[in-house]
Amino acid sequence: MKRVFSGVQPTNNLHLGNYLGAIKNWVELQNSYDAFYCVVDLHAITVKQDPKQLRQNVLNVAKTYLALGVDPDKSTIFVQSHVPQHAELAWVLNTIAKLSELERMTQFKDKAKEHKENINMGLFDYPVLMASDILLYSPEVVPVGEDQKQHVELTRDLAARFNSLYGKTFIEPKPLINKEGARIMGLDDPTKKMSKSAASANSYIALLDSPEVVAKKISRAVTDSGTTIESGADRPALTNLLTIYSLLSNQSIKNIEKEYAGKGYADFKKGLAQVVTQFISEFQSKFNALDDNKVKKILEEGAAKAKVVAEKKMEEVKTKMGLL
Ligand code: ATP
Ligand code: LTN
Repeated sequence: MKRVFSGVQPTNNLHLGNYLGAIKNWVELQNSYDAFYCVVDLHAITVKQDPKQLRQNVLNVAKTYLALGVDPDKSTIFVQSHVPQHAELAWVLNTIAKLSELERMTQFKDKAKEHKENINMGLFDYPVLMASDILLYSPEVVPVGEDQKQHVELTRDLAARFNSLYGKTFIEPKPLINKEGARIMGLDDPTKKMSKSAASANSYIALLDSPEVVAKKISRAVTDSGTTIESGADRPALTNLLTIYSLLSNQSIKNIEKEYAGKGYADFKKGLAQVVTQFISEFQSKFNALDDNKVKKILEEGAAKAKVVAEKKMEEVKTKMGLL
């Protein structure tokens, strides 16, 4: 059976962008692939984290996967730091990754600007750890949002380089990126992607926001000049809101535009708030019904399954490289 691998950082509660850009695909892929979905805590610590909050975030991200429909009977759900081979392979791949290619990574450049006081080695090496996550499991596809495309391409390059140096060991995975929803933009600034660690919480709709907060954030969302409810290259704010509406309600943008023809922003935002609130309420009732101890058990079992695959691949890597 073909494999799929992906992960999300436990840096905060997840938002609509994480769902529409990535996790929505995970849920579909688990039906036809051997799926591995990881909570990448070692990536999260490349920016400063409060230990107590991080512990809670790891559990919350796992619960979010489950409440969004990732099924532990179909998918292996686990925490990155529970499988030490991720960090071990990262060291090995560091010896073939080039400084010049890591310097080109746009996420590093952005995060280095954002965290001037903490530009640590881990932040720079982040893409090599991500390549290790992926290559340990030999997946064919890696479902991610647009912003991660460059990292998956680097992963492919590192796989090919290792194979040519030491013989065929890794398969080159393909990024799987949606046509719609691969880059949900911030509500307060449609030129920046919706992000968990945005300076203002008004940028994102967290899946754990209350209906009141959702309505407030949508009513405050930036709109374009003009008054009509229409998408277009020159209307980034409306296009973003229409994309969210369309993906959550399973209607085409054209249909929604027709529905709101002759109506104004206030009506549209009210409709959008309803669509989002309905989705989020269903999610939250599933999330709240999850028992923490049961989730921890799922993560333990997931790590045990992941270890079997990761240990085998790491052994192969060591043998190929001449490590005794
Ligand atoms: P942070 O702000 O802490 O860097 P993030 O919000 O960018 O976090 P990640 O954990 O880095 O989220 O991403 C998890 C997954 O969600 C990745 O596949 C990523 O590409 C996707 N993703 C993140 N933001 C968006 C977005 N705005 N639109 C679509 N997909 C997104
Ligand atoms: N860098 C990713 C998170 C991530 C990931 C992975 C995604 C870490 N390891 C492996 C897919 C596969 C991000 O979303 N910022």
